[in-house]
Amino acid sequence: MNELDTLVTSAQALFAQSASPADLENAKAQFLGKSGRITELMKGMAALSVEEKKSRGAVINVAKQAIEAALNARRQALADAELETQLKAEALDVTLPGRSRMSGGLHPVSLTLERIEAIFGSMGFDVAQGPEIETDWFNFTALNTPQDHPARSMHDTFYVEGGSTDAPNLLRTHTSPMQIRHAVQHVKRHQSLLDAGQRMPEIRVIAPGRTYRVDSDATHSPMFHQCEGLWVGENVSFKDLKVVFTDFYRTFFETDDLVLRFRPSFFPFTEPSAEVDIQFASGPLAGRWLEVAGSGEVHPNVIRNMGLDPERYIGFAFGMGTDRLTMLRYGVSDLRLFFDGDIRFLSQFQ
Ligand code: 2NL
Repeated sequence: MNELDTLVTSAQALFAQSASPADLENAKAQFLGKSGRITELMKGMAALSVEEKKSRGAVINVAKQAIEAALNARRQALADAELETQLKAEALDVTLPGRSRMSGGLHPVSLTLERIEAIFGSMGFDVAQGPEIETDWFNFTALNTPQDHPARSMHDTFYVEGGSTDAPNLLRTHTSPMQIRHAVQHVKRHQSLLDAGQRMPEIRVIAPGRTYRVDSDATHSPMFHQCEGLWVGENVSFKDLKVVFTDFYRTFFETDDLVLRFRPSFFPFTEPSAEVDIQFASGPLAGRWLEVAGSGEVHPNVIRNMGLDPERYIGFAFGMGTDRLTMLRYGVSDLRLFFDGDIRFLSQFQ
């Protein structure tokens, strides 16, 4: 092997050992740099004759080109390896499903309450909302519920701190107290009309919201939802209740194939009282009577507790369980599904 072949071989070996582009550029300098081996050989030709320069130059050039070729090949190999490493590190599985953003929505019971508010709103009812912790007065006494009534027992009502020993505060067992609060405010606002013997605008209000009772099984939750309604004026009768209810349930269930039935009942706050059943003419529930609400003409004592004269003012009130109504509307069979918070169930209502 001649001197130049050895030079090329050692350049190839050094390039092959260079593990990074920086190493490689250092190795290159030893051969092709300003004072590299090839450059030195070129300089060494100065003393040669023209003929010798030609032949010697050609041989050096062949070696130089071989070294340059080896350099470029190694440069390319290092760049390829670097790219390969980078691609591996940044590998993307384009077959993975995209990440979707979960969008929130209203709870099915809230959807029902909004629907109820819209329907009664179209009939001129206000919506009253207020405290879930109530006083004994607004929850029971104002509603003509006697001291020894079973609803007042600790087996039925959640009592909380506050109030007096014989009349502790409680979690409201119905939303009626909010209607009393609304009625009292309404009467206060129009007291001067009443004092002047003039006609007061009617009280027309619904009270939707959370209510609490000591009760828990497949069809009862200790927290449940209700919507109460109240319409008080000078001539508001059971007939008006029937019209309002018929209109409400037909609109709510989007069918005219629905009839109502009033069954005599008893509530301390109404007299007379009735339970309301509905029956569909078609569909999965056709022919069955479904109990949907309690109702009645507001008891004179309750009218008095609103600050009104029961000889002049009369009206109807009702209470409906809106969780049951939501179950009927969407065909849900277990009440507890509403309160378990399972996203697979809840997302079906969006
Ligand atoms: C039921 C029974 C009812 C009422 C609620 C009421 C409210 C006021 C005055 C008089 Cl401010 N009454 N509410 C009346 C009758 C029945 O609910 O079974 N609810 C699910």
